[in-house]
Amino acid sequence: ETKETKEASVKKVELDICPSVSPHLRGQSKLIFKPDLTWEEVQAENPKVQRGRYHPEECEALQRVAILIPHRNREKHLMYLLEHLHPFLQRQQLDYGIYIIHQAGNKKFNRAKLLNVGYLEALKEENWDCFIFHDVDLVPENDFNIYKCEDQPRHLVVGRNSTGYRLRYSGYFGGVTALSREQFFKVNGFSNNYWGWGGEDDDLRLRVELHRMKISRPIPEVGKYTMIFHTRDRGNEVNIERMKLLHQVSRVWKTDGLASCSYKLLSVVYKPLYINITVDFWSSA
Ligand code: UD2
Ligand code: MN
Repeated sequence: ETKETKEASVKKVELDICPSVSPHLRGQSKLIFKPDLTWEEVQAENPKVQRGRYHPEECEALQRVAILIPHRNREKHLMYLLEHLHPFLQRQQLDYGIYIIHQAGNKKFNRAKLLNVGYLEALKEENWDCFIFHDVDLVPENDFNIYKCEDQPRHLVVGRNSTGYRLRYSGYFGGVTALSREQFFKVNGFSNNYWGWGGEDDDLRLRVELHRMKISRPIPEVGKYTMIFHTRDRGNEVNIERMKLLHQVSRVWKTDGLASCSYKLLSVVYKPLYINITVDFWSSA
């Protein structure tokens, strides 16, 4: 080993830890969704992202954060989200990776089970400290909404454009949430049994509460999102079983969740701006 390479490696180790508040934050920003945006443009705007990952060069990030996005047939939303999310996360000086968990086929959609898969698969490549469970159509407006985990689970969506930026109901835990690796593991992840729309977010809240954890949120001014307009997708019809399922949480959380999440992994593809995991589920209720 030459003297030069030794010095170079020493330099790398001695990077300072990133400041508690990034100097690059801008606050509230006006979001623009260009109708003719292409993946090539988004890629050109984010030259420092490789295979869906980035880490700051100027300092050592405190947490490694995996963003998990459940997806099927929402390509345009995904493009808009990533166009905004990559620069947003870089301004926050995070060491992060973005995973899209894609449900193959056209059986009933299962958002919660996809997110369980994302957690299990992402941990196979990196010991992520923090997980952000993120709808594909919610774009954060204020970069003071920090995508990091704390000592309690966090709900990052206080309000969105379509609901006058108010919390929908007390206890609401949908859209975008942040749980540490340990917090999510402790509650055995999401339930795998919610097929179609609704209930799975309330189920996770009940799991969190059963473990005596307390959900925290940013202040309303900071927890603002724009939801890209959409109608209900085919294959994601309202789940009429959801109330019944919600009454069983305290009884079944231990046996229904990460520990019992079975799926068929079809592919893992490294795209420039994200890691795509495609899975198939056998049954739908
Ligand atoms: C609300 C919640 C969401 C979830 C859902 C009930 C908010 C802001 N969001 O969203 O977190 O609890 O209710 O299940 O309160 N998706 C696809 N393809 C599909 C269907 C769904 O990619 O065909 C994904 C996508 O990431 C989408 C998410 O699932 O954002 C939630 O589905 P939605 O956007 O149709 O439901 P929404 O807006 O009522
Ligand atoms: Mn939505």
